[in-house]
Amino acid sequence: MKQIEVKKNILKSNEVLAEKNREVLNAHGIFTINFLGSPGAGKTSVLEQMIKNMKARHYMAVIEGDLYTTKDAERIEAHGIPVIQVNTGGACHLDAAMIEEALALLELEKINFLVIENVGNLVCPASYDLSEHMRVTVLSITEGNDKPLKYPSMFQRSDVLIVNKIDLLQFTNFSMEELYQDISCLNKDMKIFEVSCATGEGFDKLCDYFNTRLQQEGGEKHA
Ligand SMILES: Nc1nc2c(ncn2[C@@H]2O[C@H](COP(=O)(O)OP(=O)(O)OP(=O)(O)O)[C@@H](O)[C@H]2O)c(=O)[nH]1
Ligand SMILES: [Mg+2]
Repeated sequence: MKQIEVKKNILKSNEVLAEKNREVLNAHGIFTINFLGSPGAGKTSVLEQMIKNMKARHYMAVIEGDLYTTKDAERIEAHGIPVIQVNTGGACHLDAAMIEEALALLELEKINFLVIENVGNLVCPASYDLSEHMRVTVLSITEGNDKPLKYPSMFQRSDVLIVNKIDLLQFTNFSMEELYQDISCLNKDMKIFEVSCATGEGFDKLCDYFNTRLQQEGGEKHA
């Protein structure tokens, strides 16, 4: 009983802080997305493809969530994008307090598009508001068809699903038809994009979508 109360309190205080962070982001006109998905789904790889495609048009920055290492942040830094590494020290998700600290280290007036890569996990990160304007879940086809129904909250609480590693489709028993059926049961408003970081397929369409969203949000600090 006590444990449930504590968790509720943590989530409540997270919401309050997330709202405060959102005000800061909105005041600076920064459109923010929260990247979620299993370990190895391809979050960093998708992000790298997006950076290549979008960095000439936007002032991007990244907050990298990782348990212990700086490996993903180093990959992002190689693209010349400001990146803040948040090491959770074992915690399986990022929270609003970590984002507040990371925001304090970024030059907010120089950014219009912020991507937060959450810790790889299909469960806990779904419960934590990180002040994002959009939640994006990356699912790779090598994870199997059962994941949306087994981990429903991640898919119910996300706006966009990126189905990654479609270059490997022919080597697996993954069914796109089953995926679309399951997603339509869980979240009929979810936008789905199919991509491959290995071939680059699907990224023009995906980045067009984000560019349009950024335009709609009135991000005026174009690079
Ligand atoms: N064949 C193929 N491999 C891919 C694709 N995308 C990513 N990978 C590989 O999948 C592995 C994991 O990719 P990452 O981008 O590190 O995955 P991640 O979700 O960021 O992983 P964590 O941050 O550890 O949770 C790497 O070896 C990538 O090279 C793809 O579209 N096709
Ligand atoms: Mg990663």
